Amino acid sequence: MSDKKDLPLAPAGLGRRSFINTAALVGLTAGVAACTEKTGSAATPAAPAPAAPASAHASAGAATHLKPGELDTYYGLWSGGHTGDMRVLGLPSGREITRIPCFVPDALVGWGITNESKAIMGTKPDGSLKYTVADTHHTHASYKDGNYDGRYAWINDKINSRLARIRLDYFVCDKITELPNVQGFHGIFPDKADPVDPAINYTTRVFCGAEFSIPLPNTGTEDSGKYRSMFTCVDAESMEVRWQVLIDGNCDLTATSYDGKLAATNQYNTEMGAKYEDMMSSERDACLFFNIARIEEAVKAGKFKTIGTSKVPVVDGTLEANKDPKTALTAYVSVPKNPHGVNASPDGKYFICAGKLSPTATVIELSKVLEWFDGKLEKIDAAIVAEVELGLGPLHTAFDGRGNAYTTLFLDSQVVKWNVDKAIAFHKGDKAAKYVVDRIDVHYQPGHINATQSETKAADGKYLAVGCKFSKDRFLPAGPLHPENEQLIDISGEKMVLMADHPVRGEPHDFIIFKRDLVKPKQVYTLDEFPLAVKDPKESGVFRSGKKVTVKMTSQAPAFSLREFKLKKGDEVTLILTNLDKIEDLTHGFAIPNYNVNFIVNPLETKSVTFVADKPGVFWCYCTHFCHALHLEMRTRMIVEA
Ligand code: CUK
Ligand code: CUA
Ligand code: CA
Repeated sequence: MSDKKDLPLAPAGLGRRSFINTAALVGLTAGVAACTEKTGSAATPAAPAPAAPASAHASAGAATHLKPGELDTYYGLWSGGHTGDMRVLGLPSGREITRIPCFVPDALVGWGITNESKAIMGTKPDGSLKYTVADTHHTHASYKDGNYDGRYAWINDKINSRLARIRLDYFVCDKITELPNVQGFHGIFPDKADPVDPAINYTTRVFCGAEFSIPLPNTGTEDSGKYRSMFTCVDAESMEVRWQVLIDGNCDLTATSYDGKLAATNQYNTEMGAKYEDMMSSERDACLFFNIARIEEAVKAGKFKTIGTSKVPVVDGTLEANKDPKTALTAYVSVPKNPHGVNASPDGKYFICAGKLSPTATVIELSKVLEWFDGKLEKIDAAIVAEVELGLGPLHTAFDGRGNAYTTLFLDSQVVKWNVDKAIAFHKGDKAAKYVVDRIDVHYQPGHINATQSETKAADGKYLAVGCKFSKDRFLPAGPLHPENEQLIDISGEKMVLMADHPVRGEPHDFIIFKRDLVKPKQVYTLDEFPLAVKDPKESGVFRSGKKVTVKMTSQAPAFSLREFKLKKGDEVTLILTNLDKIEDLTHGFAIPNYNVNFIVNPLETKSVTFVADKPGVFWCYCTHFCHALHLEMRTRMIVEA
């Protein structure tokens, strides 16, 4: 306790910690790889938190363990990283319940195999998938009245600039949009209200930040001075791209205000450098604000251009074009060196930008940003109400709804709990304001962090999950690839208490955690959801039109409606399967040997596959999902005549 009272050190006293140059960063990175155990370095302004009493750990640990049959109280929606899916976890147990495939084929559900999923994922003219790799980072859900409303969630693919939407009634991906004119699509955030219509207090847009700058149109020029980045707005319902804003610098993470008036992105490459030394050459970068109502007015008034073959309206958000606050669409707030996350406090007042290469967090007051847009604040940087030192490598921030923020310190391998009001008081000159409340070591090098209900008006400050990028010695070694370590921390008290470690396959970045009653998942479909549904076993059969053949079939445990079906070599076959079992949890599978077909049909679900019957022979199509005592007997013969 006592050592913490010394906090915070004045920035002037920080020495090497106040500023990370290229050499220091390379050195620190090497340190990450070499060390296997976190040491509370003497150079850390605050000594590591004293260990909580053993009893506190024990009881907190016990709280994560659910008895058999007990259900979790929170859902977690986790980005799946390289696997291109969204993972659904139960918390506090940390149990992974399912994975929702989005961008990458999935062999369990037949994602990327069935016609329906291929239509969502996107295909080339020859019918094959346009992309089979992805890199998901950020996941957020739709809002109403400042809280999640259980309609949709979204997730991004950074590699191919795609945004996927998940329906939270069936927990399935139903639309994917590829953004034009961008690369390195990274941050996403849904808006929380309409900036002009108070009746629209729910999500109608999703904002997307592009991290990399490219030539526009992309002509392949090497002259990086001509590269530009974009901020994109996607319609939450139609999933069509509404507009884009051409900007200086780049985008990274994204945040939105509760009144719907502002969105923001942190910028680490205001230098518009093409090499990392250039990207970190300035002492300050920016948090870039977007005036949503004005951008939409400009689009309506036709004040836009289009780029290349894209028809999306592009408005000018560059510095030069937005000097007059009265007409500006954007506002560039200066923040220290290569900031990372930007997060909205649940009281609706502040956006917090973490410093990454600066040991600070910057608190920006939204009402002041709006004053600047109204011409009432002389300098936009006056919207900064705190810039306080937290520790090395601050990345992302979560909130407990009691005025505290929790920021990950990547290089210090810590989470720091700090009080936003006290940080503002300290910044104003009250040097006695002890804004750092607690620190806890995490294992190791944390990136994203989120608390239960954190970025909603209903932040409840119960649990904190921390996505640690390195797990090192925390799990049994299983070859060279280490899992990430998701740690759960109890934040209900003054001090943080580490509750549990969970290995996760690489690599989630962002995630959200919300109360389980905010979604109403359905577990049985209705036949009407599917235009191709085979509603009655009597509709089954083989329907031929020249070489095109449609096979209609139903499943009801333990049988498919057709005992066999005959095809001719060279037929172009579309097979439609409806699962007429309507009992919850009664899922069947359908696999065709040597034809690369396998998919599942949930209760009353319909799926279809199309293939060329190019191999003559008898093929036992069998149920791949254990459904019945006669599951193994649940088969049908596909007979392809030569
Ligand atoms: S980024 Cu991964 S730790 Cu893509 Cu949200 Cu910060
Ligand atoms: Cu049907 Cu197994
Ligand atoms: Ca920079």
